[in-house]
Amino acid sequence: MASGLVWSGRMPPSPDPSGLTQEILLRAYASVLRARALDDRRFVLNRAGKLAFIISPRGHEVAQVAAITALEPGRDRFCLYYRNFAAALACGFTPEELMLSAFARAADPSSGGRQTPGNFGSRRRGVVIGSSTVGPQIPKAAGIGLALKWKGEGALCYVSFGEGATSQGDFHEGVNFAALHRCPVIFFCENNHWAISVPQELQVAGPGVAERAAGYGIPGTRVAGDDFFAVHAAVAEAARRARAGEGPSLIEAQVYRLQSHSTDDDQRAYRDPVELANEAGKDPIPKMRQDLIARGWLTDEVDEQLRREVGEEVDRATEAAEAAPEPDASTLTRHVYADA
Ligand SMILES: Cc1ncc(C[n+]2csc(CCOP(=O)(O)OP(=O)(O)O)c2C)c(N)n1
Repeated sequence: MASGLVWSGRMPPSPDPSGLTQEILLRAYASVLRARALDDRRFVLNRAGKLAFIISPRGHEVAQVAAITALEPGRDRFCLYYRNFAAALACGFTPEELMLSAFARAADPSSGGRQTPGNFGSRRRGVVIGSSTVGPQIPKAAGIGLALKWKGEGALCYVSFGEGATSQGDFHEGVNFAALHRCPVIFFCENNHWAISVPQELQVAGPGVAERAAGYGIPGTRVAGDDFFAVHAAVAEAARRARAGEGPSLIEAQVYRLQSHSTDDDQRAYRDPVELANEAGKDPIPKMRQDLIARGWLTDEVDEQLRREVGEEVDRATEAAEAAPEPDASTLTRHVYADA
């Protein structure tokens, strides 16, 4: 966010019991806008044949940024999944870094252009790179949580996944282990009700994901993923528990997938057109904007200024990443075989 942003509203912001300040909230809102603007650009570039494949965070942005805003990038560890584009921005990835990844350029900080975009990794930000397989980040987070507990630094591990991933064995193993050993882990499920073309009712037995926490003896909370303050409060409470040695928590944020699964998918082939038309109106960004305005944290002028700045950032990031060199072909097998 531009450092020059100052409050220009007519009424003073109301005090927030969560400790959220105007600066934190505007930074979070800027991350949400940035994720959307970058996603719009990536779509155009994909359709123009310049980007091979993307997975959109559209509909998940507010939940992702609210969750990360309650945590401490640089201190905590983050096992993100492929839809976590907005979460990665909130963890500190820059638009240019994410565009370098989208263009598979050598300077992509996550993998040097080797992984599909959406595999986020940054040692200095504590973001642990994953794989495109659904679920393995969950037991990995439990193990990281155990290590953090042993280190005793008060840091925690945040791991995110979709509801489809909760039907994998990895989910059971990871949550069970973390609960048994009271590991400081936050299990954050972004439930968009679809696992590619499989709806929740054909994938997840029982009423939902949050209820599963009871089987492991840990708290399970369901929150509206378009409610920044509700998601932030749920994650802040899970973080408090984790840092106090009380063990893991499971949070299920209800969101909408406002795009097909990926740019290689067309959800019109398997979804009801009426339902799709309905969901088009469930964009979480106008709600966040309204919530901030209603609480006195944002004005139309600041909103316009932020959108303008974000648009310019996206232009700069796109130009820089497109012009950046591709990986050298001679490095093709690096990290695949032991170097001689
Ligand atoms: C083990 C495994 N099975 C299947 C796939 C193919 N696959 C990729 S994403 C995905 C859907 C996952 O849905 P969900 O966990 O709900 O997350 P969402 O993509 O909806 O955010 C599937 C089945 C995979 N990558 N790995």
